[in-house]
Amino acid sequence: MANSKFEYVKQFEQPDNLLPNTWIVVRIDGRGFTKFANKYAFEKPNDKRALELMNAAARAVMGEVQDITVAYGVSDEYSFVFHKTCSLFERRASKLVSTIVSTFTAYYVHYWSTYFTDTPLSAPLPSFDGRAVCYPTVQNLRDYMSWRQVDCHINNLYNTTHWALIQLGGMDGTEAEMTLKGTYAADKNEILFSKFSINYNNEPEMYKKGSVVFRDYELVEPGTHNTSIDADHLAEPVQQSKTQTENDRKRRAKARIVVEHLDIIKDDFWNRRPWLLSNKPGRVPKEP
Ligand SMILES: Nc1nc2c(ncn2[C@@H]2O[C@H](COP(=O)(O)OP(=O)(O)OP(=O)(O)O)[C@@H](O)[C@H]2O)c(=O)[nH]1
Ligand SMILES: [Mg+2]
Repeated sequence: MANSKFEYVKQFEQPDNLLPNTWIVVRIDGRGFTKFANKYAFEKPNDKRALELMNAAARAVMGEVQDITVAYGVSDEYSFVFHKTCSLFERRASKLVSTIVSTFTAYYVHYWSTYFTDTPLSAPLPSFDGRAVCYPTVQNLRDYMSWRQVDCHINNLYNTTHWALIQLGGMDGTEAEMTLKGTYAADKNEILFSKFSINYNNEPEMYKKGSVVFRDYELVEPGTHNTSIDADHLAEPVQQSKTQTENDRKRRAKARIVVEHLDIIKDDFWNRRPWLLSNKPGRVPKEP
């Protein structure tokens, strides 16, 4: 083996492995999307096209990266959850994050014209940053997901009321801000209802709950599985035959990847979909 005198530079490459046996969340976030949204005149507070474009890109990412078990998106951000037993890329943070960010960005640009049919993209092009965080237990992971969904609710209720005061109530930004200063959720609901006859409950689910992306198998009866306890007890990838691993891979590849707007804070979502935490593909529903 002929070593060149330059080879010593390899030593500068430092490991950046993420802790084994933990849930990895890669969260990507649109860079400067306040400006970007203005440039393309996104509707305020929610632009259906922009959100559906984010969802399409997230769905495509999940189609390409099988180790992602579930993803959750709101506004210009998306969180991708890697199962705790995944050994993808030896769990190197930079490889994981760069793969997700570049795949997501590529699809965002690719699908742009499908959702913004008469506004071509021009430089500066959309870009995303990303980070990876490890969560040791199912409870930590679920709390992370709940945190994002609560954030979605708080921001959406605020933004919906703020923009109603402006668009329907004729206020300027400062007046709307002053009106909402110190108000609670109940006050905002009341403003929407009494001033504008808007029942917040009837707002689109995608705006109120955000979007959750996962592989669709047959739902199970709640109470028949104890997946979160089983998942916490799992110390390393389940040992199984090559054939079984290959079967799982095929079943996963066959499953439809769906985007829904569900409550991911309550147990029900997780209990009825044990495959999200077990990483064991469920039964593929028969075509209707
Ligand atoms: N009008 C409109 N704006 C949106 C929509 N979704 C996201 N945005 C914009 O995207 C921003 C996302 O917030 P941030 O990520 O904190 O802001 P940012 O400008 O992207 O800043 P950095 O992420 O720090 O680069 C919001 O403040 C909105 O301005 C939408 O559906 N409609
Ligand atoms: Mg952003």
